[in-house]
Amino acid sequence: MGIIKDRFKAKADEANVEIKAILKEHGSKKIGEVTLAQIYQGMRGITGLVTETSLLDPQEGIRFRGYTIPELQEKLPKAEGGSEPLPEGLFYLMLIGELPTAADVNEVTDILQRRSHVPNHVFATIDALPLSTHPMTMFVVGIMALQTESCFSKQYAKGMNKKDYWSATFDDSMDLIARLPRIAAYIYRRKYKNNEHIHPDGLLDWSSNLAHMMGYDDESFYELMRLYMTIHADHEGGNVSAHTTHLVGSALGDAYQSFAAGMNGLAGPLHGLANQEVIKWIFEMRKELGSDNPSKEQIVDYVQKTLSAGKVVPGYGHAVLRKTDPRFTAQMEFGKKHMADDPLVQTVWNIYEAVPPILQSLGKIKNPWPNVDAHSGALLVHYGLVEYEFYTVLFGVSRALGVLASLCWDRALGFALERPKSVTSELVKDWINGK
Ligand code: NMX
Ligand code: MLT
Repeated sequence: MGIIKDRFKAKADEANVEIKAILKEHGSKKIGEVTLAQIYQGMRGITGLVTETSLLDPQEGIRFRGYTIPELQEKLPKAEGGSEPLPEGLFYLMLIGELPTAADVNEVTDILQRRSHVPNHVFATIDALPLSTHPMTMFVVGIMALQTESCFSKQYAKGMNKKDYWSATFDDSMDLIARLPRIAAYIYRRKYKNNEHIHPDGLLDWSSNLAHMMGYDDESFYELMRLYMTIHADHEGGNVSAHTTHLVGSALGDAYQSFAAGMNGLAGPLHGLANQEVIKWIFEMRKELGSDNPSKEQIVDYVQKTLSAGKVVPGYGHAVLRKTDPRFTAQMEFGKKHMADDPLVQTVWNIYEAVPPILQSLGKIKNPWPNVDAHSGALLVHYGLVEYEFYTVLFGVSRALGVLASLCWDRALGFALERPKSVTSELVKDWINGK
């Protein structure tokens, strides 16, 4: 791990000098104003965080360290014979800030292989939960059981010097990312495959090893996992899972505590759980209509029914994006290449034609276009992965790459405890009345 860790430290040292100089000279520069509506409505549009790993443009979508998804698909190293990027390369890019070579990516894969051992008590803890437990709950419980291994917590208890926080956080982050595929696959096989487990394969990359341990040994599924793990990894710092990980980390929670908190955020239906909700919604529509291939007219009627029942159309809308999510488009391209005739995938594409005009016509929805979750489930179903309650766990494994790379940066840059000010409505009324 030495070389990558040393490179990270060198980059962080440079950034520290630069940021100190920026703050010294421009620390009082105003970067925005806050309205009352914003503090009552989810702080939309308030810039309040620094996250180095990625930046979201409302029109164009996500850029990871300046690179769009199509650019990453072109520039990041691939597995032998593959055409999708290896997410280990994206992790390197987010951590170091430079595109990796194939050798750099191999090094990350090797590190993750070497550090992937999961102690038995983690499996025993997951086993203690009833089989009916939601996979995201099992995932969070598994991560917390693994917290016994935290270098940061052990070293902090011994009186670690502030200067070493970044190093222990870096070690914890690597360990946790390395171990997540084993935990995720264990949950999947326990809940859905008769508790029959599959050993990791020490020769596979991080994503295909996850696929292998889940029981999906197909080169095109490996490719899907590489794409999936790449596009779900990060979405700048304000989304619920990234922000929660950062917030808990700001109190010097270790990587396990911070990431588990973030995963509880991801488990909400307006955030990562939307990927299960989309497939559940389509399955229910198909059942109600008695058709595996509903027409656009039938879809329109079903969307109206969903809205009349006071429910959201899952997979549509976004707090920041104002156009089709490029992560949706990347998955659509994958679908066209690997499964263009699949009726479920075609239904997702028909929904894409039917839904935006309806949402637009309501006049209140700021973004009528699909987000990442509108497409992901249909691709998984194509390969037989129909257990949709598990989908958010896959999102979570991927999200670890971005939020833990960010946590390393938080510690390396010595970011402060996050503690914004809140007010009561009584005080707001006093402000309005000029008191
Ligand atoms: N279906 C129905 N109504 C919607 C939708 C939708 N897909 N999206 C927004 N609205 C409603 C929203 O509930 C709100 O209604 P009200 O004023 O009655 O409270 C109104 O439109 C204005 O909301 P926006 O300002 O457009 O959206 P906001 O930034 O508040 O919320 C989401 C963003 C993503 C929470 C929202 O679009 C949504 O609930 N989408 C469906 C769930 C989903 O796909 N979430 C996944 C997001 C991506 N991810 O992976 O995290
Ligand atoms: C994400 O990937 O985190 C979601 O698109 C939600 C967000 O960005 O707010």
